[in-house]
Amino acid sequence: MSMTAGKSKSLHLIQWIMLLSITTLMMVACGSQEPAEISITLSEFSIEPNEVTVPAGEVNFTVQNIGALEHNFEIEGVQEKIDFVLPTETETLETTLSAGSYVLVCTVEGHREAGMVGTLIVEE
Ligand SMILES: [Cu+2]
Repeated sequence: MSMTAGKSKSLHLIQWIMLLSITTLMMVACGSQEPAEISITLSEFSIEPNEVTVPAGEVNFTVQNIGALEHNFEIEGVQEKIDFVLPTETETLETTLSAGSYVLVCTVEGHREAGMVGTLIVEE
């Protein structure tokens, strides 16, 4: 009788450990699926931060123009872009990125040359 009770107890413990492991794995998996949130500010003439690193996957950019001129925001080679950001305005860009090195740029004439260019590193 007592042996049966002992076996049942250890079986419960194994089940509990398995459940805990599965729950932990699910939490880790869900965590990595959250989109990365990146805040960018545009001004004359810079993109801040100038170098950004994000994990591969969904990325949401919040782009604020703190300057006095109209700007825009592009990630070279990526279809999604922000056509214009008026002074004091904030626009958002949602995209999915694979690993690699990208160029962030404002394509208003002369702005890249003036310094509105940055680097985006997407890590696997
Ligand atoms: Cu610009």
